[in-house]
Amino acid sequence: MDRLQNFINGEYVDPIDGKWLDNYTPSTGEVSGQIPASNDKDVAKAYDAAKSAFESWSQTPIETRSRILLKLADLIAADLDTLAKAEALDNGKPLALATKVDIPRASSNFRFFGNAITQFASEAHENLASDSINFTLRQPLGVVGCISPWNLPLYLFSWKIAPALAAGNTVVAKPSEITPVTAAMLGKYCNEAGLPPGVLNIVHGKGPEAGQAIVEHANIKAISFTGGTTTGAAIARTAAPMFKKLSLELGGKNPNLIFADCDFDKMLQVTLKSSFANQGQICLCGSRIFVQEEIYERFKAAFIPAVEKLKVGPSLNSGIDLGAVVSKSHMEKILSYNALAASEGKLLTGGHQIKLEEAPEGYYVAPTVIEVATTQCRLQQEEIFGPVVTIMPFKTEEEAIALANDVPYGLSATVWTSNIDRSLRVSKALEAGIVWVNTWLNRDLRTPFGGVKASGVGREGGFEALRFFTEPKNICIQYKTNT
Ligand code: TXE
Repeated sequence: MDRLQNFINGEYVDPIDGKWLDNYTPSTGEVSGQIPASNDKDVAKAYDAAKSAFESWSQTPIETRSRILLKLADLIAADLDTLAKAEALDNGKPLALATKVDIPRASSNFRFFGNAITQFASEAHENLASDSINFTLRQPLGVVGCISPWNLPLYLFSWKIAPALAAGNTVVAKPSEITPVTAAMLGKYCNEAGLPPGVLNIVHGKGPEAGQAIVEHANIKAISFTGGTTTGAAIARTAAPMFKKLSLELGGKNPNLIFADCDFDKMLQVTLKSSFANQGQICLCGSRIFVQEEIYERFKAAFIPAVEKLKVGPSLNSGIDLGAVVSKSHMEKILSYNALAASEGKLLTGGHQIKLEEAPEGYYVAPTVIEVATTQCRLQQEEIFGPVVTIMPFKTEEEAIALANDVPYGLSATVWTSNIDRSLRVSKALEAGIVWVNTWLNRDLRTPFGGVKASGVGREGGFEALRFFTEPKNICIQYKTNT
């Protein structure tokens, strides 16, 4: 059986206690191999390697760091087919999606931050009243921890690691134990790109063991985490009294506000994607759809048949729109929410598991639409994170805003309207870190990324990420004047 290994100090190594976890292929439900069930001893070893590498890496000229990250981006891009296949099989997503989105984005993350660090400037403030000049050094933090989830495995893993490394930190990183494969492959590319040993260390294992050991480590200075809100709260409870810097990108329950004056055809096509891309397992998916009452029936009449045409199948099949969801327990969680349709709303389509003849044990869920009459129900309040959307009509702009904001989360929102005044009014009023108007998942890596309310604390992206991974130190020098 294939066994993945930890990547510590530039070498692939077994977990110290010799314990392993099974890794499953969602498309078939079969065990594909094993991964290290690492614990605090492995994290301590990874930390030691990162600590030893820090002095040299933090003093490495920016041009050299940049060159290594750009090379890493090239190596990932060059192995697109291998990586995309590995990602699709490990996560259950369609190969076409991994090929078009996940792996190209992982490569872009390294390219973007490899370039961004060469443009990252710090500030100076001259104070004429006291004849002094302040300038702010932006120094790397030291050894930092990056913990990522299973929905966009290499994409989100690299989104954290790239700015951390670019800024001169060394890293102990843990991918999700549910989708470890592409992160495990990354070590090889790091060595090939010339990243010095110990600069990036990758430890596999369960959250409460390996993840918790990273968060609890007394000398790991910052934690960048993406995952569930409950896990984020647990991490904050551990890390806050240790005064660690924290960036928490958590769940979402994003509203999709569709006004009667929108471009209907474009809206429909994008709403299918924002509802069901990656089996609805993107924190930015628009899982709560609100439609203005004038076009509510028209929307239903067009949306439901389009949803029913979506093809669900194994990752490597061509022509599929949705693959398998990530795990058996996640599938069961999604189906338990679908069962709420009977008491909380009306099931318009889907709601069930799909048993494929060619893969009867795979984790397939039919794309599901549930009509609801209130936001005060579990289907509208809790993150399901699967191919499930609710739909509900609204009358006025004010009502749309109130419905959209009536939720604990605040990650992103989508607004469909051709009225520019409305687009600005509504965008300003929405409680969300990201608003898309007449588009969805339209990302520019320079922009701040993150949520409000239960969707997290802090911002990633662009210089925000480089600011997070550096400590500002102000130096004030007083000069003598001739007068
Ligand atoms: O996430 P977890 P899970 C949501 C989604 C999903 C739910 C649970 O609703 O159903 O979260 O998914 C590590 N200390 N999102 O269970 O548990 C864990 O090993 C340190 C939203 O996969 O939050 C993994 O590497 N680390 C989402 C990472 O945290 C810990 C993406 C995420 O796992 C830990 C994924 C601990 N105590 C799920 N416990 C998004 N918003 O992007 C776990 N981990």
